[in-house]
Amino acid sequence: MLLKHCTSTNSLLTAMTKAKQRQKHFAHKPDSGGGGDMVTRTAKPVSYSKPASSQNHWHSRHRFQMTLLLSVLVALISILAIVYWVEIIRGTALLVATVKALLYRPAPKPIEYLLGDNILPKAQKKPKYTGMQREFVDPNSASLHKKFALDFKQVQRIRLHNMKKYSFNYSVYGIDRRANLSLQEFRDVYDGKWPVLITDVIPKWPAAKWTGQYFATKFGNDRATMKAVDEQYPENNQNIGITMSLFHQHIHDVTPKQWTYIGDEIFIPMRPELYSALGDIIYLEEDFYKLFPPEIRPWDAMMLWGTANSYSSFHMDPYNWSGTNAVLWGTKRWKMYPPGQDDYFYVMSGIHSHFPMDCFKYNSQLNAYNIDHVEYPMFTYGRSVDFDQHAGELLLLPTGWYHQVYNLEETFAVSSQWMNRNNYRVILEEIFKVNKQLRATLPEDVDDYSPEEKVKAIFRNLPQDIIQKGRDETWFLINQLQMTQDEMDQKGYHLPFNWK
Ligand SMILES: O=C(O)CCC(=O)C(=O)O
Repeated sequence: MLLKHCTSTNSLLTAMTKAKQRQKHFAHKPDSGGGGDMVTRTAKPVSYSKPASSQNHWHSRHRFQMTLLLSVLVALISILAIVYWVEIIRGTALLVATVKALLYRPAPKPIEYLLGDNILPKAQKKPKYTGMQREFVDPNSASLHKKFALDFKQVQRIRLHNMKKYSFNYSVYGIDRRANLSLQEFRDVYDGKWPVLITDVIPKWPAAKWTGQYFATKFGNDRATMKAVDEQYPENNQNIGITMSLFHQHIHDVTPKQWTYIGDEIFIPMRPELYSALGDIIYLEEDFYKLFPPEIRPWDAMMLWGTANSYSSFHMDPYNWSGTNAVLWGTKRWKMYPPGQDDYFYVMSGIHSHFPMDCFKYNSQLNAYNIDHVEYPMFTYGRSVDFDQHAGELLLLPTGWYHQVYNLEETFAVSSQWMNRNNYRVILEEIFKVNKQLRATLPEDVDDYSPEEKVKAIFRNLPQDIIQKGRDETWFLINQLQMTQDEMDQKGYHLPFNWK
Protein backbone atom coordinates (compact mmCIF):
# COMPACT_ATOMS: atom_id res chain seq x y z
CA MET A 1 0.00 0.00 0.00
CA LEU A 2 2.68 2.45 1.09
CA LEU A 3 4.98 1.35 -1.75
CA LYS A 4 2.23 2.19 -4.25
CA HIS A 5 2.52 5.89 -3.44
CA CYS A 6 6.26 6.00 -3.44
CA THR A 7 7.89 7.19 -6.62
CA SER A 8 11.47 7.49 -5.47
CA THR A 9 13.83 6.29 -2.77
CA ASN A 10 13.58 9.68 -1.18
CA SER A 11 9.83 9.61 -0.96
CA LEU A 12 10.01 6.05 0.38
CA LEU A 13 12.32 7.18 3.15
CA THR A 14 10.07 10.15 3.90
CA ALA A 15 7.05 7.85 4.05
CA MET A 16 8.88 5.43 6.30
CA THR A 17 9.96 8.19 8.64
CA LYS A 18 6.39 9.50 8.84
CA ALA A 19 5.06 6.00 9.45
CA LYS A 20 7.61 5.52 12.18
CA GLN A 21 6.56 8.78 13.86
CA ARG A 22 2.92 7.70 13.66
CA GLN A 23 3.79 4.33 15.10
CA LYS A 24 5.59 6.05 17.97
CA HIS A 25 2.55 8.24 18.49
CA PHE A 26 0.07 5.35 18.54
CA ALA A 27 2.36 3.06 20.38
CA HIS A 28 1.55 4.99 23.49
CA LYS A 29 -2.15 4.36 22.95
CA PRO A 30 -2.38 0.66 22.38
CA ASP A 31 -6.00 0.44 23.51
CA SER A 32 -7.28 3.26 21.34
CA GLY A 33 -9.99 1.41 19.35
CA GLY A 34 -9.73 2.22 15.67
CA GLY A 35 -6.32 3.66 16.39
CA GLY A 36 -5.27 0.11 17.00
CA ASP A 37 -6.34 -0.68 13.46
CA MET A 38 -4.32 2.28 12.31
CA VAL A 39 -1.29 1.00 14.14
CA THR A 40 -1.73 -2.31 12.43
CA ARG A 41 -1.97 -0.81 9.03
CA THR A 42 0.53 1.96 9.34
CA ALA A 43 2.87 -0.27 11.37
CA LYS A 44 3.56 -2.48 8.36
CA PRO A 45 6.40 -0.38 7.02
CA VAL A 46 7.93 -0.40 10.47
CA SER A 47 8.89 -3.95 9.67
CA TYR A 48 11.76 -2.36 7.72
CA SER A 49 13.23 -1.21 10.97
CA LYS A 50 12.74 -4.61 12.67
CA PRO A 51 15.84 -6.47 11.33
CA ALA A 52 18.10 -4.56 13.72
CA SER A 53 16.36 -5.84 16.82
CA SER A 54 15.76 -9.36 15.43
CA GLN A 55 19.39 -9.51 14.34
CA ASN A 56 20.37 -8.52 17.84
CA HIS A 57 18.09 -11.22 19.11
CA TRP A 58 19.59 -13.72 16.65
CA HIS A 59 23.11 -12.71 17.72
CA SER A 60 22.42 -12.91 21.41
CA ARG A 61 20.71 -16.29 20.99
CA HIS A 62 23.71 -17.63 19.09
CA ARG A 63 26.15 -16.05 21.48
CA PHE A 64 24.31 -17.80 24.25
CA GLN A 65 24.43 -21.13 22.39
CA MET A 66 28.13 -20.71 21.62
CA THR A 67 28.89 -19.84 25.23
CA LEU A 68 26.90 -22.85 26.39
CA LEU A 69 28.73 -25.12 23.93
CA LEU A 70 32.12 -23.74 24.94
CA SER A 71 31.31 -24.13 28.63
CA VAL A 72 30.29 -27.76 28.08
CA LEU A 73 33.50 -28.35 26.12
CA VAL A 74 35.65 -26.70 28.80
CA ALA A 75 33.85 -28.72 31.49
CA LEU A 76 34.39 -31.94 29.55
CA ILE A 77 38.06 -31.20 28.93
CA SER A 78 38.51 -30.33 32.62
CA ILE A 79 36.88 -33.59 33.69
CA LEU A 80 39.05 -35.55 31.26
CA ALA A 81 42.13 -33.66 32.43
CA ILE A 82 41.31 -34.46 36.07
CA VAL A 83 40.62 -38.12 35.35
CA TYR A 84 43.46 -38.65 32.90
CA TRP A 85 46.05 -36.22 34.26
CA VAL A 86 48.62 -38.97 34.66
CA GLU A 87 48.18 -40.07 31.05
CA ILE A 88 48.28 -36.49 29.77
CA ILE A 89 51.49 -35.64 31.61
CA ARG A 90 52.90 -38.98 30.66
CA GLY A 91 51.93 -38.58 26.98
CA THR A 92 53.52 -35.13 26.86
CA ALA A 93 56.65 -36.40 28.59
CA LEU A 94 56.86 -39.31 26.18
CA LEU A 95 56.55 -36.97 23.25
CA VAL A 96 59.38 -34.83 24.61
CA ALA A 97 61.48 -37.94 25.29
CA THR A 98 60.81 -39.23 21.77
CA VAL A 99 61.95 -35.95 20.22
CA LYS A 100 65.03 -36.00 22.47
CA ALA A 101 65.79 -39.58 21.49
CA LEU A 102 65.40 -38.70 17.81
CA LEU A 103 67.65 -35.64 18.04
CA TYR A 104 70.49 -37.15 20.04
CA ARG A 105 70.44 -40.73 21.18
CA PRO A 106 70.98 -40.77 24.95
CA ALA A 107 73.53 -43.29 26.21
CA PRO A 108 71.75 -46.19 27.89
CA LYS A 109 71.75 -46.00 31.66
CA PRO A 110 72.91 -48.99 33.71
CA ILE A 111 70.25 -51.50 34.55
CA GLU A 112 70.34 -50.66 38.26
CA TYR A 113 68.46 -47.48 37.36
CA LEU A 114 65.43 -49.68 36.85
CA LEU A 115 65.43 -50.79 40.42
CA GLY A 116 66.36 -47.63 42.28
CA ASP A 117 64.08 -44.65 42.90
CA ASN A 118 65.90 -42.43 40.49
CA ILE A 119 64.99 -44.46 37.47
CA LEU A 120 64.71 -43.75 33.80
CA PRO A 121 64.35 -40.46 31.96
CA LYS A 122 61.59 -38.12 33.12
CA ALA A 123 59.15 -39.72 30.71
CA GLN A 124 59.29 -42.82 32.83
CA LYS A 125 58.72 -41.33 36.25
CA LYS A 126 55.54 -43.35 36.32
CA PRO A 127 56.61 -46.56 34.59
CA LYS A 128 54.00 -48.38 32.58
CA TYR A 129 53.91 -52.07 33.24
CA THR A 130 52.02 -54.70 31.33
CA GLY A 131 50.30 -56.40 34.20
CA MET A 132 52.32 -54.48 36.76
CA GLN A 133 51.61 -51.49 38.99
CA ARG A 134 53.41 -49.14 41.32
CA GLU A 135 51.54 -49.75 44.53
CA PHE A 136 52.39 -53.12 45.95
CA VAL A 137 49.52 -55.42 46.70
CA ASP A 138 50.43 -58.77 48.11
CA PRO A 139 49.30 -61.22 45.40
CA ASN A 140 47.94 -63.62 47.99
CA SER A 141 45.78 -61.07 49.76
CA ALA A 142 44.65 -59.22 46.63
CA SER A 143 40.95 -59.79 46.01
CA LEU A 144 40.09 -61.90 42.98
CA HIS A 145 37.02 -59.72 42.53
CA LYS A 146 39.18 -56.71 41.73
CA LYS A 147 41.78 -55.92 39.10
CA PHE A 148 45.31 -56.73 40.10
CA ALA A 149 48.77 -55.77 38.94
CA LEU A 150 52.15 -56.48 40.44
CA ASP A 151 54.69 -53.87 41.56
CA PHE A 152 57.98 -54.95 40.06
CA LYS A 153 60.07 -52.63 42.22
CA GLN A 154 58.62 -54.13 45.35
CA VAL A 155 59.29 -57.60 43.97
CA GLN A 156 62.92 -56.55 43.55
CA ARG A 157 63.10 -55.26 47.11
CA ILE A 158 61.86 -58.65 48.28
CA ARG A 159 64.43 -60.38 46.08
CA LEU A 160 67.32 -58.25 47.40
CA HIS A 161 66.13 -58.83 50.95
CA ASN A 162 65.86 -62.61 50.41
CA MET A 163 69.39 -62.77 48.98
CA LYS A 164 70.71 -62.01 52.45
CA LYS A 165 69.48 -65.42 53.62
CA TYR A 166 71.97 -67.20 51.34
CA SER A 167 75.72 -67.16 50.91
CA PHE A 168 75.76 -67.23 47.08
CA ASN A 169 77.62 -64.38 45.39
CA TYR A 170 74.69 -63.14 43.26
CA SER A 171 75.06 -61.17 40.09
CA VAL A 172 72.39 -58.69 41.15
CA TYR A 173 71.85 -57.13 37.72
CA GLY A 174 73.17 -59.93 35.52
CA ILE A 175 72.49 -63.62 35.13
CA ASP A 176 73.41 -66.32 37.64
CA ARG A 177 74.35 -69.85 36.58
CA ARG A 178 73.19 -72.23 39.28
CA ALA A 179 73.61 -75.91 40.15
CA ASN A 180 72.19 -77.56 43.27
CA LEU A 181 69.82 -74.67 43.74
CA SER A 182 67.24 -75.49 46.38
CA LEU A 183 63.53 -75.01 45.70
CA GLN A 184 63.33 -72.56 48.60
CA GLU A 185 66.18 -70.38 47.33
CA PHE A 186 64.66 -70.48 43.84
CA ARG A 187 61.34 -69.23 45.22
CA ASP A 188 63.01 -66.56 47.34
CA VAL A 189 65.39 -65.10 44.81
CA TYR A 190 64.38 -65.99 41.23
CA ASP A 191 60.82 -67.27 40.90
CA GLY A 192 58.78 -64.44 39.31
CA LYS A 193 61.64 -62.05 40.11
CA TRP A 194 64.77 -62.50 38.00
CA PRO A 195 65.94 -64.93 35.29
CA VAL A 196 68.35 -67.71 36.15
CA LEU A 197 70.26 -70.39 34.23
CA ILE A 198 70.19 -73.87 35.75
CA THR A 199 73.13 -76.00 34.67
CA ASP A 200 72.46 -79.38 36.30
CA VAL A 201 68.96 -80.35 35.13
CA ILE A 202 69.05 -80.99 31.37
CA PRO A 203 72.12 -83.25 31.37
CA LYS A 204 70.00 -85.77 33.31
CA TRP A 205 67.19 -85.84 30.71
CA PRO A 206 67.08 -88.65 28.12
CA ALA A 207 66.33 -85.82 25.64
CA ALA A 208 69.85 -84.50 26.20
CA LYS A 209 70.97 -87.20 23.72
CA TRP A 210 68.68 -86.04 20.90
CA THR A 211 70.34 -84.98 17.65
CA GLY A 212 69.14 -83.57 14.35
CA GLN A 213 69.90 -86.90 12.73
CA TYR A 214 67.66 -88.67 15.25
CA PHE A 215 64.69 -86.48 14.21
CA ALA A 216 65.47 -86.87 10.50
CA THR A 217 65.67 -90.67 10.79
CA LYS A 218 62.96 -91.41 13.29
CA PHE A 219 60.38 -88.78 12.23
CA GLY A 220 61.62 -88.04 8.71
CA ASN A 221 58.18 -87.76 7.09
CA ASP A 222 56.49 -85.99 9.98
CA ARG A 223 55.84 -82.32 9.65
CA ALA A 224 56.36 -79.44 12.03
CA THR A 225 55.41 -75.78 11.73
CA MET A 226 58.27 -73.74 10.38
CA LYS A 227 58.71 -70.09 9.52
CA ALA A 228 60.98 -69.28 6.60
CA VAL A 229 62.24 -65.74 6.63
CA ASP A 230 63.81 -63.79 3.82
CA GLU A 231 64.68 -60.41 5.27
CA GLN A 232 65.52 -58.89 1.92
CA TYR A 233 62.23 -59.95 0.35
CA PRO A 234 59.79 -60.26 3.28
CA GLU A 235 56.97 -60.99 0.83
CA ASN A 236 58.59 -64.45 0.51
CA ASN A 237 58.21 -65.19 4.24
CA GLN A 238 56.22 -68.34 4.87
CA ASN A 239 54.71 -70.38 7.66
CA ILE A 240 54.60 -73.95 6.48
CA GLY A 241 54.57 -77.56 7.60
CA ILE A 242 58.03 -78.97 6.84
CA THR A 243 59.15 -82.58 7.11
CA MET A 244 61.91 -83.32 9.59
CA SER A 245 64.10 -84.84 6.87
CA LEU A 246 63.81 -81.82 4.58
CA PHE A 247 64.46 -79.40 7.41
CA HIS A 248 67.47 -81.35 8.59
CA GLN A 249 68.81 -81.68 5.05
CA HIS A 250 68.86 -77.86 4.64
CA ILE A 251 69.77 -76.87 8.17
CA HIS A 252 72.97 -75.14 7.01
CA ASP A 253 71.56 -73.56 3.82
CA VAL A 254 71.14 -70.18 5.40
CA THR A 255 72.57 -66.68 5.27
CA PRO A 256 72.31 -63.92 7.89
CA LYS A 257 69.23 -62.67 6.03
CA GLN A 258 67.60 -65.97 5.04
CA TRP A 259 66.86 -68.43 7.77
CA THR A 260 64.29 -70.88 9.01
CA TYR A 261 62.90 -71.67 12.43
CA ILE A 262 60.68 -74.54 13.55
CA GLY A 263 58.41 -73.38 16.34
CA ASP A 264 55.92 -76.16 16.94
CA GLU A 265 53.68 -76.43 19.99
CA ILE A 266 52.39 -79.97 19.47
CA PHE A 267 55.09 -81.99 17.71
CA ILE A 268 56.64 -83.17 20.97
CA PRO A 269 53.46 -83.43 23.07
CA MET A 270 51.84 -85.58 20.38
CA ARG A 271 54.63 -88.17 20.48
CA PRO A 272 54.94 -90.06 23.76
CA GLU A 273 58.46 -91.20 22.90
CA LEU A 274 59.62 -87.59 22.73
CA TYR A 275 57.46 -86.20 25.50
CA SER A 276 58.59 -88.78 28.04
CA ALA A 277 62.27 -88.04 27.30
CA LEU A 278 61.90 -84.62 28.88
CA GLY A 279 62.71 -84.97 32.54
CA ASP A 280 61.21 -83.23 35.53
CA ILE A 281 62.21 -79.80 36.75
CA ILE A 282 61.93 -79.62 40.54
CA TYR A 283 61.33 -75.85 40.41
CA LEU A 284 58.09 -76.47 38.52
CA GLU A 285 56.81 -78.96 41.07
CA GLU A 286 53.86 -76.73 41.91
CA ASP A 287 52.08 -76.11 38.62
CA PHE A 288 48.56 -74.71 38.60
CA TYR A 289 48.30 -75.22 34.83
CA LYS A 290 47.62 -78.85 35.69
CA LEU A 291 44.36 -77.62 37.24
CA PHE A 292 43.15 -76.29 33.88
CA PRO A 293 40.70 -78.50 31.96
CA PRO A 294 42.84 -80.35 29.38
CA GLU A 295 41.12 -78.64 26.45
CA ILE A 296 42.38 -75.23 27.51
CA ARG A 297 45.67 -76.15 29.16
CA PRO A 298 48.59 -74.51 27.31
CA TRP A 299 50.74 -77.04 25.43
CA ASP A 300 53.89 -77.46 27.46
CA ALA A 301 56.75 -78.66 25.26
CA MET A 302 57.31 -76.39 22.29
CA MET A 303 59.92 -77.51 19.80
CA LEU A 304 62.24 -74.63 18.87
CA TRP A 305 64.69 -75.78 16.21
CA GLY A 306 66.35 -72.91 14.43
CA THR A 307 69.08 -72.45 11.89
CA ALA A 308 71.99 -70.12 12.59
CA ASN A 309 70.84 -66.45 12.52
CA SER A 310 67.22 -67.31 13.26
CA TYR A 311 65.50 -65.33 15.97
CA SER A 312 62.26 -64.98 17.86
CA SER A 313 60.01 -61.95 17.94
CA PHE A 314 60.45 -59.32 20.62
CA HIS A 315 57.68 -60.20 23.04
CA MET A 316 56.38 -60.94 26.49
CA ASP A 317 54.94 -64.41 26.95
CA PRO A 318 51.22 -65.10 26.66
CA TYR A 319 49.27 -65.01 29.93
CA ASN A 320 52.34 -63.14 31.26
CA TRP A 321 53.49 -66.52 32.48
CA SER A 322 56.92 -67.59 33.71
CA GLY A 323 58.70 -69.65 31.06
CA THR A 324 61.34 -72.31 30.70
CA ASN A 325 63.74 -72.73 27.81
CA ALA A 326 65.92 -75.85 27.66
CA VAL A 327 68.73 -75.73 25.09
CA LEU A 328 69.66 -79.24 23.97
CA TRP A 329 72.21 -78.17 21.39
CA GLY A 330 73.47 -74.86 20.03
CA THR A 331 73.65 -71.39 21.60
CA LYS A 332 70.99 -68.76 22.21
CA ARG A 333 71.75 -65.08 22.74
CA TRP A 334 69.15 -63.45 24.99
CA LYS A 335 68.08 -59.90 25.58
CA MET A 336 65.74 -59.75 28.56
CA TYR A 337 64.06 -56.53 29.67
CA PRO A 338 62.93 -56.13 33.29
CA PRO A 339 59.30 -54.98 33.62
CA GLY A 340 58.37 -51.31 33.63
CA GLN A 341 59.74 -50.34 30.21
CA ASP A 342 56.71 -51.02 28.02
CA ASP A 343 56.69 -47.48 26.62
CA TYR A 344 59.96 -48.13 24.83
CA PHE A 345 58.87 -51.26 23.03
CA TYR A 346 56.15 -50.23 20.58
CA VAL A 347 54.02 -53.21 21.58
CA MET A 348 51.20 -53.94 19.15
CA SER A 349 47.83 -53.75 20.85
CA GLY A 350 44.71 -55.86 20.57
CA ILE A 351 46.50 -58.94 19.24
CA HIS A 352 45.45 -62.34 20.55
CA SER A 353 47.53 -65.48 21.01
CA HIS A 354 46.33 -68.67 19.42
CA PHE A 355 46.36 -70.61 22.61
CA PRO A 356 43.65 -73.03 23.67
CA MET A 357 42.36 -70.36 26.04
CA ASP A 358 42.13 -66.89 24.58
CA CYS A 359 44.71 -64.40 25.83
CA PHE A 360 46.50 -61.29 24.65
CA LYS A 361 49.73 -61.41 22.74
CA TYR A 362 52.30 -58.78 23.67
CA ASN A 363 54.49 -58.57 20.61
CA SER A 364 56.57 -55.76 19.20
CA GLN A 365 57.59 -55.39 15.59
CA LEU A 366 61.03 -54.13 16.50
CA ASN A 367 64.12 -56.28 16.29
CA ALA A 368 66.33 -55.66 19.33
CA TYR A 369 69.29 -57.15 17.45
CA ASN A 370 69.05 -54.74 14.55
CA ILE A 371 67.26 -51.72 15.81
CA ASP A 372 66.03 -48.97 13.55
CA HIS A 373 66.48 -45.95 15.82
CA VAL A 374 64.54 -43.63 13.55
CA GLU A 375 61.49 -45.87 13.48
CA TYR A 376 61.76 -46.79 17.17
CA PRO A 377 63.52 -43.83 18.86
CA MET A 378 62.29 -44.67 22.37
CA PHE A 379 63.94 -48.07 22.31
CA THR A 380 67.22 -46.33 23.04
CA TYR A 381 66.08 -45.99 26.69
CA GLY A 382 65.47 -49.70 27.17
CA ARG A 383 67.72 -51.62 29.53
CA SER A 384 68.27 -55.34 29.30
CA VAL A 385 70.03 -58.27 30.88
CA ASP A 386 72.10 -59.82 28.05
CA PHE A 387 73.62 -63.27 28.11
CA ASP A 388 74.29 -66.40 26.07
CA GLN A 389 72.67 -69.73 26.93
CA HIS A 390 74.64 -72.83 26.03
CA ALA A 391 73.71 -76.45 25.35
CA GLY A 392 72.58 -78.20 28.53
CA GLU A 393 71.46 -75.00 30.26
CA LEU A 394 67.89 -74.41 31.36
CA LEU A 395 66.62 -70.85 31.49
CA LEU A 396 63.84 -70.00 33.93
CA LEU A 397 62.43 -66.64 32.95
CA PRO A 398 60.05 -64.65 35.13
CA THR A 399 56.67 -63.14 34.48
CA GLY A 400 56.51 -59.67 32.91
CA TRP A 401 59.88 -59.59 31.13
CA TYR A 402 60.00 -58.70 27.44
CA HIS A 403 62.61 -60.71 25.62
CA GLN A 404 64.09 -61.67 22.28
CA VAL A 405 66.32 -64.59 21.35
CA TYR A 406 68.90 -64.89 18.60
CA ASN A 407 70.30 -68.31 17.65
CA LEU A 408 74.04 -67.89 17.13
CA GLU A 409 74.26 -71.32 15.50
CA GLU A 410 71.87 -74.17 14.74
CA THR A 411 70.02 -74.50 18.04
CA PHE A 412 67.41 -76.90 19.38
CA ALA A 413 65.41 -76.04 22.49
CA VAL A 414 62.20 -77.01 24.22
CA SER A 415 60.17 -74.35 25.97
CA SER A 416 57.43 -74.56 28.52
CA GLN A 417 55.81 -72.46 31.25
CA TRP A 418 54.58 -72.58 34.80
CA MET A 419 52.00 -71.02 37.05
CA ASN A 420 52.43 -71.20 40.80
CA ARG A 421 52.02 -69.28 44.05
CA ASN A 422 54.44 -66.56 42.86
CA ASN A 423 52.77 -65.65 39.57
CA TYR A 424 49.24 -67.12 39.56
CA ARG A 425 47.60 -63.80 40.39
CA VAL A 426 49.27 -62.10 37.40
CA ILE A 427 48.24 -64.95 35.08
CA LEU A 428 44.64 -64.96 36.32
CA GLU A 429 44.44 -61.26 35.59
CA GLU A 430 45.50 -61.93 31.99
CA ILE A 431 42.75 -64.55 31.75
CA PHE A 432 40.15 -62.14 33.15
CA LYS A 433 41.27 -59.43 30.71
CA VAL A 434 40.01 -61.46 27.77
CA ASN A 435 37.39 -63.66 29.44
CA LYS A 436 35.69 -60.94 31.47
CA GLN A 437 32.64 -63.02 32.29
CA LEU A 438 34.76 -65.44 34.36
CA ARG A 439 35.30 -62.99 37.20
CA ALA A 440 31.55 -62.66 37.61
CA THR A 441 31.20 -66.43 38.13
CA LEU A 442 33.49 -66.48 41.18
CA PRO A 443 31.99 -67.34 44.56
CA GLU A 444 31.64 -64.41 46.99
CA ASP A 445 34.12 -65.89 49.46
CA VAL A 446 36.74 -66.91 46.89
CA ASP A 447 39.35 -64.63 48.53
CA ASP A 448 39.40 -66.95 51.53
CA TYR A 449 40.48 -69.92 49.40
CA SER A 450 44.04 -71.20 48.99
CA PRO A 451 45.78 -70.22 45.70
CA GLU A 452 45.11 -73.69 44.32
CA GLU A 453 41.41 -73.57 45.24
CA LYS A 454 41.13 -70.10 43.71
CA VAL A 455 42.39 -71.41 40.38
CA LYS A 456 39.99 -74.35 40.54
CA ALA A 457 37.08 -71.99 41.31
CA ILE A 458 37.65 -70.16 38.05
CA PHE A 459 37.17 -73.30 36.01
CA ARG A 460 34.21 -74.66 37.95
CA ASN A 461 31.62 -72.86 35.81
CA LEU A 462 33.57 -72.58 32.60
CA PRO A 463 31.29 -71.75 29.63
CA GLN A 464 31.16 -74.51 27.03
CA ASP A 465 32.24 -72.16 24.22
CA ILE A 466 35.61 -71.60 25.91
CA ILE A 467 36.19 -75.36 26.08
CA GLN A 468 35.10 -75.78 22.46
CA LYS A 469 37.46 -73.04 21.30
CA GLY A 470 40.29 -74.84 23.06
CA ARG A 471 39.51 -78.03 21.16
CA ASP A 472 39.26 -76.16 17.87
CA GLU A 473 42.64 -74.47 18.33
CA THR A 474 44.38 -77.79 18.94
CA TRP A 475 42.67 -79.48 15.97
CA PHE A 476 43.62 -76.54 13.80
CA LEU A 477 47.30 -77.16 14.58
CA ILE A 478 47.03 -80.91 14.05
CA ASN A 479 45.24 -80.55 10.71
CA GLN A 480 47.78 -78.03 9.59
CA LEU A 481 50.60 -80.50 10.03
CA GLN A 482 48.92 -83.32 8.13
CA MET A 483 49.29 -81.38 4.93
CA THR A 484 51.10 -83.28 2.15
CA GLN A 485 53.52 -81.81 -0.36
CA ASP A 486 50.82 -82.09 -3.05
CA GLU A 487 48.38 -80.21 -0.90
CA MET A 488 51.06 -77.63 -0.29
CA ASP A 489 51.57 -77.20 -4.04
CA GLN A 490 47.81 -77.04 -4.62
CA LYS A 491 47.46 -74.27 -2.07
CA GLY A 492 50.29 -72.35 -3.66
CA TYR A 493 52.60 -72.75 -0.69
CA HIS A 494 56.26 -73.00 -1.51
CA LEU A 495 59.58 -72.57 0.16
CA PRO A 496 61.34 -69.33 -0.50
CA PHE A 497 64.78 -70.84 -1.09
CA ASN A 498 64.31 -73.58 -3.72
CA TRP A 499 63.94 -76.41 -1.26
CA LYS A 500 62.17 -79.26 -2.99
O1 LIG B 1 63.88 -69.74 21.97
C1 LIG B 1 63.22 -68.97 21.30
O2 LIG B 1 63.42 -68.76 20.12
C2 LIG B 1 62.10 -68.19 21.90
C3 LIG B 1 61.81 -68.57 23.25
C4 LIG B 1 60.91 -67.62 23.87
O3 LIG B 1 60.88 -66.48 23.59
C5 LIG B 1 60.03 -68.08 24.90
O4 LIG B 1 60.12 -69.27 25.28
O5 LIG B 1 59.21 -67.30 25.34
